[in-house]
Order: sequence, then C-alpha cells, then structure tokens
Amino acid sequence: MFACHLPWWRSSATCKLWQSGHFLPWGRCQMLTIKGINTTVGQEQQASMQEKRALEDLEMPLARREMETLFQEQPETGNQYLEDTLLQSYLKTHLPPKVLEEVHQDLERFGNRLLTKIQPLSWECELNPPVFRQYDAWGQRVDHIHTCSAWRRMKEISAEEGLIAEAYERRYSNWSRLYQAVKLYLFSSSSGGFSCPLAMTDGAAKVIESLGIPGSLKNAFDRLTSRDPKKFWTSGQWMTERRGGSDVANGTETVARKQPDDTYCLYGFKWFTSAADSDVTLTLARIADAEGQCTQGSRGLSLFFLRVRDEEGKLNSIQVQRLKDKLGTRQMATAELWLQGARAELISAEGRGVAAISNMLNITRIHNVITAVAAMRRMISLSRDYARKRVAFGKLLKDHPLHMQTIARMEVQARGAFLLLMEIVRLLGLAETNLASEQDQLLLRLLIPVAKLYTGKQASAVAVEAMESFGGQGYMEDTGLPVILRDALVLSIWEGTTNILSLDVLRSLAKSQGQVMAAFLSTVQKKLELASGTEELSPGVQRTRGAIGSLQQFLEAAGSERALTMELAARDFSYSLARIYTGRAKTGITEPWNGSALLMEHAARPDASSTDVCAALRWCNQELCPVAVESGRGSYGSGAALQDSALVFGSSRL
Ligand code: UCC
Repeated sequence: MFACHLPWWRSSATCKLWQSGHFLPWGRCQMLTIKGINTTVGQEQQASMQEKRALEDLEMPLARREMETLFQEQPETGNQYLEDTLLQSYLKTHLPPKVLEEVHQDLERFGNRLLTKIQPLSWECELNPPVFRQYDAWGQRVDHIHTCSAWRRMKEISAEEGLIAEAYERRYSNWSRLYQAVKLYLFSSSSGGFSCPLAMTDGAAKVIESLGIPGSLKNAFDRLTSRDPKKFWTSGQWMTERRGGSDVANGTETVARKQPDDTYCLYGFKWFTSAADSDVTLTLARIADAEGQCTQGSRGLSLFFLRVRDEEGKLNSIQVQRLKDKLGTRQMATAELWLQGARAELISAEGRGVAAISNMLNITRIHNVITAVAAMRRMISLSRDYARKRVAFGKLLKDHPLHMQTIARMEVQARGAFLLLMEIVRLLGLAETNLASEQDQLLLRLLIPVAKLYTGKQASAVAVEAMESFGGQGYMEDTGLPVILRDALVLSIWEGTTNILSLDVLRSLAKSQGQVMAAFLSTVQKKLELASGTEELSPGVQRTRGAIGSLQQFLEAAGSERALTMELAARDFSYSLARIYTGRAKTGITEPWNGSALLMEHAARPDASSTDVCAALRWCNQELCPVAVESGRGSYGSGAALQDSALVFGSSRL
C-alpha cells in the first residue's frame, strides 16, 4: 500500500481513493536520473540521498523500485495570507494603522482556517459534484439537485466569515469593500467553486441596496448580507436564455404576466443558471400588456426578484430540465430551468431591466477579477514551491535560469493584475461611502470591464503556463492542477466575453461623452509627472509616457473615422488601457495623485524592494499600447475587415 501523500487539500476523501488504488500518488511516475548529477552548494545532501536511493534501487526487485522509490514531493502552499508579500505590503501601505491592525489579525486567522479546514472541503466539492434527480422512486417529479455536505458547509463558512456582510456593514468605512475583496481573494482558490454563488449574492445585495432596500426586499437583503449561517441566503443571476447570453436585449424571451396582487408570473426558459441551488435570484423578463404583447429589445426588459423555493423546499413553479455538463466549475450546479409561472416581484422601473441589473454585473465582474487573480496566485505559489523541491538535470528547478524566467514572467502578470484589482475595489469603496470624486466614479466605470476582460485572459494564460512548469504531472487529474486550469478558463467567458466587454468599454466612453477617457488620461499624466522623480523608475515612466502619447494620437485619429474602426480596435484599445493603467494609482482618500503606474507606485514606496522596482519595469517592457501599433498597421480599416473575413473563410462563400 502506498503512503498516503495527499494533494495540498489534504483531503480524507482523496486519501481513501488513493489507498484503494484509484489514484496514483503525486509524482510516482517521476523517474529520477541521478547519474552525472551536478549539484550546487546546499543541494549536495539531497543529491547524495537521491544517489544512494538510486543505487539501492538498482539492487532492488522491480516491484519494490516501482512502489517505493519513485515518489516526487508534492508542491504545497501554507497560510496564503502570510505567504503573500505583495498583499501584505499593499495593505500596509494603504490601510489606516488601526484598520490594518484588526484586518491583519483576522486575515492571519482566516489564512490558517483556509489551510486546515476549508481547503479539504474544496477538494471534497470537486470529488462530489452536484447530482440531479428528476423523479423519485414512485415516479413523482421532484427535480432535486443534491449538493454535497462540503458545498453546504461552504455556505455556512461564507456567512461566518462575513464574505458578503463585510462589504455592507461598512465598519471600516471605505476600506470595507477592499477588505471584503481581500478575504474573497484568499477564499477563492479554496472555495470549491463557492466563489460563484457569492459573486451573484453580492451582486443581488448591491442591486437591492441601490434601490434603497425597499420594504418588500428588506428580509432578502438582511439574509443576503447575514453572518448567521442559519439565515444566510445566496442568489442566482438568471440572464442567459436559449438565444444567448451576450445579446440580452434581443435574446430574452421570458414573459412576465401581472397578477391581481401586483406580483408577476414568469414564463420562459433559462438556459444557463449558475448555482441553481441558490435561495433567490434576479432575472430579466418582458412584461406582457393586456393583449399579451411585449416590447422587444432592451426597452422591453424589466428586472425581477424571486424566491427559488418556498419554506418547504418546493420549487416556485420551476422545472429543472437538466444540469449542464461543463468543462470546469463542476463543483457547482448549473442548470436549464423552465419557468412555468414562477411568482416574482418587479424591482426595476418597467423597461429599465438592463440598467438595473448592470449594478449586479459590475459586482460579479469584479468577483471575476478576484477569482482570476487568485487563480494566478495559487498556480504560481505551487509552481514556486515545486521549483524548490523537484530535481531535474542534476539540480533543483529553481536553479535553472530559464525555468525561473518563465515563473518570473507569470509573477509580473499576477502582480499587475493584483494591483489593478485593489485599485478597483478601493474606488468602489469610495463610491459606496460617498467619498469618491467624479473622476473616481468615471474611472471605476471604465476600469471594471477593462480589468475583467484583461485579467480573465491573464488567468487562462498563467494557468496554462504554470501547468507546464510541473511537466507531465501538471496534466494529471489527481494533482488538482487541471481543476484550477478548467475553472480559470471560464473567467474570460461568463459575465461578458472579452469582445462584449471591449464593447462595454466603448459604451462607457460614449455614455460619458468621452469623460471617462479624459479622467483616465489626466490622472495618468499627473501621476507620471510625480513619478518621474524616482530615478530607478524613469525607463518605465518614459515608456508609459510614450504609450499615452500613442493612445492620444490614436483617439484623435479614430474620432474622424467610422464606427467600424472603433469596433475593430475595441479589444486592442481595452488591452492598452489595462496595460497603461496597471502603471498607476493614488493613495488615500483625500491625497492628490502621487505618482506613476500601479506597479510603479508600489515600487516608489519608501520601503519598496528591488523586486517591486523590477516588476514595475518589466511590466513596462511589454507593448503598452497595442492599439496604436495595430492602427499603424492598418488593422482597423474596412479593407482589413474584408481581409479578416477572407482569412477566416478562405475561398469558401461568405
Ligand atoms: O449570468 C451569467 C452567469 C452567472 C454566473 C456568475 C458567476 C460570476 C462568477 C464570478 C467569479 C467567480 S453570465 C451572464 C453573462 N451576460 C452578461 O454579462 C451580459 C453581457 N452583455 C452585456 O453586457 C451587454 O453589453 C448588455 C446586456 C449590457 C447590452 O444590453 P443593451 O440593452 O443593448 O445595452 P444598452 O442599451 O447599451 O444599455 C442599457 C442601459 C444603459 O443605461 P441608460 O439607458 O441609462 O443609458 C447603459 O448605460 O444599461 C446601462 N449599462 C450599464 N451601466 C449597460 N451596461 C452597463 C454597465 N456595465 N455599467 C453601467
């Protein structure tokens, strides 16, 4: 029998599977080649141990060699808060001392709880995905979605830890939102997919709060933001119908019929409903008039609140068609639902459904960013730990410069993404406590889609690259690494794909008549002026200045072009904003902009490390303004659009 080497979740469930021989332990397939081993100082002991083992190996019968000498040490993470030096230095720089003291204690405690209690539950969620039972033994339709006990425990833990409550209690004023985001960031990789219902729960609470918490929704708001596991509710967000999830305005077919008591009955088919075990949901529908006619398009959509089940657990005139068979997020039940007269409450003005649910979308998009950054951090932490343990070509991976270069590149991306996340939740915190300037609010509107689209792509790229850093082991299911990759891949899809969010960036420009861009450019300019005082960072400042100049030139030229130009440029434009902005931030509520890019600002702190400086400069070494480069190549003209189609379809008929 193998020794029970658990993956980092240390799950008893996994242990049993391994003991029964269903899973191979970490790295059994790893052959150690010791001959000609070339050690560096400090590794001699380890190398000679391995050499001794290898020599013994040759004298052993084959069976024993296979069973006992081919183990690879598994990568592990410790207390994620204590291991995250960037997070700690960010909090130390930005939080008022009293807040920092309290928050630090709680995060250290939470980090230990995650490691010892919550991570094992996460793996159990992965091993026990939800099961759908449509009929009972006697043919009664029951539509029961069975979730595992670990998943249900996650819900209790979320309440106990105040993962939603923290943002709405506001005990740390404008810092509450940031503190909540930090807890969610730490929780994300250990949540077994529970981050998803939390995102929607937060979004629903935000919508209700933005409506002034009407009396009819008071109970729901209290429960969505409760710290009491017995009271805590989660929410869904049912937006996607058969005709798609992006073009909500034209794809929504669900009809709402008004009842004598002023409630509505909803009829329709919801094609993707994430976390279908949620207690309540927000959803869009078209209100039918007396003749049964509905207004089409966006102006016909209204927002509704409904309870999914009653007190006895009976579904609210809803039938579950089936559960979705997804590539990732398998821990969570995503279902197709028939609404067959589900009782609902209208909570927006008629025809203002999209505008009303935008409050939810903006929150879930921020959660998407949180999850993306967390996935990157987890993969890099594991990759880093593995580099300290795994010997190849005679030395530890950490002593192979090319391997270190690969991880370092991921690290620069993760650092940039983390600071962008912190910037957004800092701005959101200001907005929620009426401390945001007009400029802050404009920036927030612009940066949410920018950050969501950019970090979603970063997370996928980092997860793939990090997986490769484990060699073949990264591809093995029982290491848990493929779970992280699969779950990361959805981040650029749900809550608005990259292209849809790029168009949302353009929407924010148009809606504000360019003010978001003016706010963006003026704050960048101010910051760079101040940042240029830091000698070491001057190459980065110069490159960012150059990028801003190119961006301005592009915008001036694009102003006289047709709409097609901006649409074709939308993705590269959004990437340019992400890369340039990840250069800069301000500190404190009332302080003036104090310089440079987000990464450069962090590197300009008095107690910044040389690593902080290096990360900032490396970030600035990438192409900061791809939209200007592509524009110069003529990529956004009508000729280019025709070429795109020809390339896609070749000689086949368009
Ligand atoms: O439901 C889903 C899965 C749930 C899983 C959640 C998990 C989250 C986990 C996170 C981490 C673990 S996915 C649903 C995915 N679907 C979407 O995200 C929708 C994507 N499509 C869009 O975003 C489109 O751009 C639409 C739907 C917003 C476009 O609709 P319209 O009606 O054509 O848009 P309009 O006419 O431009 O905008 C209507 C109003 C305008 O306000 P007014 O009328 O005052 O001018 C817009 O300014 O809505 C306002 N608006 C916004 N306001 C639209 N978007 C926004 C926004 N982002 N922020 C503020």
